[in-house]
Amino acid sequence: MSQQSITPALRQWLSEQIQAGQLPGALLESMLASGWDSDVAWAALRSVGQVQAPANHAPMAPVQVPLIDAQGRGSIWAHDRAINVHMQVQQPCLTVLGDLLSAQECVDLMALAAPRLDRSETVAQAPGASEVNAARTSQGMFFNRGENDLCQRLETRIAALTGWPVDHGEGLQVLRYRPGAEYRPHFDYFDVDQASAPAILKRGGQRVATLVMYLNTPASGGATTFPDAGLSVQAHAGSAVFFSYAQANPSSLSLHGGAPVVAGEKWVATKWFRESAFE
Ligand code: PD2
Ligand code: ZN
Repeated sequence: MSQQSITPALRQWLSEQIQAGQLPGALLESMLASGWDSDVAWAALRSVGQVQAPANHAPMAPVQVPLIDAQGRGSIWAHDRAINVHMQVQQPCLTVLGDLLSAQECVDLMALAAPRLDRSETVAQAPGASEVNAARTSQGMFFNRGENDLCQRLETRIAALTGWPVDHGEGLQVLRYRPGAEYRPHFDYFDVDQASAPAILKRGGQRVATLVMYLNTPASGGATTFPDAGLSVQAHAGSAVFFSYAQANPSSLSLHGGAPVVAGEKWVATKWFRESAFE
């Protein structure tokens, strides 16, 4: 296919592919790989009713909006990529996304993070401190926001997806779990009763939402679990789970953990969203 305009033949081909079970995100990627202009490719998918218009939704963070519409269109365009919406839950406010990252982006992010991985730490009681914790046995590192081209591209895409500004997000965190490593259930919002809270909240306020992006597919284990909701999300390279907690309270049902990895490794990138600019 070398044409760069939306012809009836193209629309017919796209419809057939979708009926055969191809996901819009995968179709878009294969068109781009065949040299299609990205504007034409996504407009073609939109014309056959598979991708919602860009920025046509209210912010997902901190409050989720429905992304699976009455026509069952489960793909949205976010900056430079069509992202598949696999599932949405109201309580907790949670969305499972497919194809948020390409396979190459996953590989590149792991390669950039690998030399900087260290034993993960959690927020400690003392102001400004962090500590190594048995509840979190992964290795981790933080990128600064906008630190490299890939981080910038992902941040722009995530902001388009969530409707939450880039400057309200913390830098991406990458975690690597080896067999047996886990992240026991916890809340991502800050405990305002801790001595460290005022200093943390001064910069960007409370956390309001989390996006966990899976960079590989573990051989076994490593699901992200939501014990209060009886829900588990399997890690799959390129997919992600987004959840928000407008109230920093257990009633958000946002208690979540990383189940132990049984075999192979699990790599994730986490983005936390703040209620105001995180400078
Ligand atoms: O890796 C996970 O599945 C996971 C689970 C719980 C990550 C986080 N929390 C996190 O980074 O906050
Ligand atoms: Zn977490």
